[in-house]
Amino acid sequence: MTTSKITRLTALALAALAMTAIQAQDKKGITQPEMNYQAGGSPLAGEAMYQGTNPKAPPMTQAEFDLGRKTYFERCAGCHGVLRKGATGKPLTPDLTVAKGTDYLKVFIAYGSAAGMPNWMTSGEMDEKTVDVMARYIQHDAPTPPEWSMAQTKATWKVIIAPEKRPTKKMNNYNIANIFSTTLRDTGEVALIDGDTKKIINIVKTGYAVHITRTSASGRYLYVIGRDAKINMIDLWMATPDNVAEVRVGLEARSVDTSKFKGYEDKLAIAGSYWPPQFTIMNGDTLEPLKIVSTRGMVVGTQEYHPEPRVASIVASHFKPEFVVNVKETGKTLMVDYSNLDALKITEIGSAPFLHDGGWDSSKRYFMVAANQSNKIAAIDAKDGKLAAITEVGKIPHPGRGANFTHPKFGPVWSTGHLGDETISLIGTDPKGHKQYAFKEVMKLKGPGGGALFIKSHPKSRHLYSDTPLNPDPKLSQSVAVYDVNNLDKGYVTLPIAEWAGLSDDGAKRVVQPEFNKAGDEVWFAVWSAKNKQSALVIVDDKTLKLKAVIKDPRLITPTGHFNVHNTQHDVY
Ligand code: DHE
Repeated sequence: MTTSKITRLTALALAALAMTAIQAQDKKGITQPEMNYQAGGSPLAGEAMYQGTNPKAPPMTQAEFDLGRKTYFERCAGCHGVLRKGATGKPLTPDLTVAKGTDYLKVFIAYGSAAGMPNWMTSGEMDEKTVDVMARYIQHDAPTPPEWSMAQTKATWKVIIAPEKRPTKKMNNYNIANIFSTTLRDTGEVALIDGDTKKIINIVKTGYAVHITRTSASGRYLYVIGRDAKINMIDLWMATPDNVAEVRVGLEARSVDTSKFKGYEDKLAIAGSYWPPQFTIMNGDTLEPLKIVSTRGMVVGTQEYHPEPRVASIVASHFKPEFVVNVKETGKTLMVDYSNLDALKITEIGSAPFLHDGGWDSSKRYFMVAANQSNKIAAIDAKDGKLAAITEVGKIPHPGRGANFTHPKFGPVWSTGHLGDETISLIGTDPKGHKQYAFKEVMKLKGPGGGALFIKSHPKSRHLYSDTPLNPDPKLSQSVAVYDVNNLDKGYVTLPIAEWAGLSDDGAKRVVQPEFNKAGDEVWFAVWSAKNKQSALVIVDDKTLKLKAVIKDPRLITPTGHFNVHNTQHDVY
């Protein structure tokens, strides 16, 4: 290395140390697991974008700019936002970055910060040249991906089998209420697995980096969404269940659901997009797009305009013909009345940014949604259409759909684990029977460590399961903690799920997402390794907490989430 290079790097390192010390005081620190989780690639990397120029920004060649853009969408957009307005990460708009200058920005990018910015150069993920390109790139105006109109949505819409050509009765012998739809993340497929026999029924092609599955109100159809905003609709009545319709509702998305209110069963579907920031309502049996609504608007509290408020979790109300649409950056829950799409009524309920995932309480009246960067859970009252309460919990709550059970003293509670600490928060959800505990954090359980993503129980179970797939310690990421809900003071027992899978190679074997079968007597887990490594599903007997079955198959590549038809249909968790 040349002397000048060494001097430059030493200077950068000293500056990094100084900055780290300052940032260590930043209470809003983000943990490494959370950062890794959010910093996933965005499918927008390959899109043509509109580009402005900023004369004050340092010059870049076209090739450098292209490298910067590609790297930004692969590494940075998940935290800093498509338009760099900030989300988990800080805003990186030119009005802020130009003033800081290239050298200062290079230090941050190369060495990271105590507040959670990864050390991209010292971790070996970016070389010095890329760090320099990125430091200059973020001083230019953010390229804007294109919008996505009704005409474009319609152009992608395909009815593979028209409703009148579909079976009029179930044409297979599967117990379809106990089928599991398992996400095969990196192959863009779902595995439909017979929950009774544990055999794979079909591997169905879906969108890119497929994310979640939801069930229609009748339990006949599955709706699967990919990160590329492609929705696939699967008919479980077919002799071999398969796709019957598909559509793309944008360029990037995470959530989908379907109308569940009496009289509207299977009538409508809805999907929320990350980009463009909007949601689309579709015909429930064909996915024909009917209405697109933008979520751009003002942030709760500061009432500042946000140009890209992403749509996070969506659920269907059981009390009214409404979808509950949670908007991340603005911290607003939109109660979308779907009874008249031509005169759409939306009730806007503000709570706190950044809304992410959540689930119903056991009465299905309150939607408990994590405002994860605010360390809060907002309880949305779907009956009265208002905010019931906001509860402070631990650091970066991540419930999945959360877990409901009845506590001997506090009555019905809903619970969440956390990405940022080792606790599990229990929140009282029974304002009638247990008023003094309603929407209070009534108990904090100590879990094995941070990096928790999903927690689960079942009305027929006396157990509470919590995974920790993002914990840096493989002992924790490869096992789950189980609590006896009647003896929570006893602490938890650990189940070595990855070890039980008996995989021969050295994959990451992260254990993800407990999900019960229909009967509520067994719990399924994915053992998630990289695309080129073996993965598996492990099934545990809920009564004895002993291993019941392992599903291994070369087609089970990168399994992550799994969705039991009955439990997803009826919101049982
Ligand atoms: Fe998810 C749910 C967003 C990364 C597995 N995830 C959700 C929901 C949102 C979301 C908004 C709620 C949907 C709903 O209920 O309508 N997820 C995001 C991200 O933005 C994030 C952090 C980064 C990304 O690039 O996508 C992200 N998610 C992941 C993963 O890495 C996981 C662990 C593996 C995977 O398959 O990608 C993952 N997310 C899941 C699962 C659910 C989910 C299994 C559904 C949980 C449930 O019980 O319903």
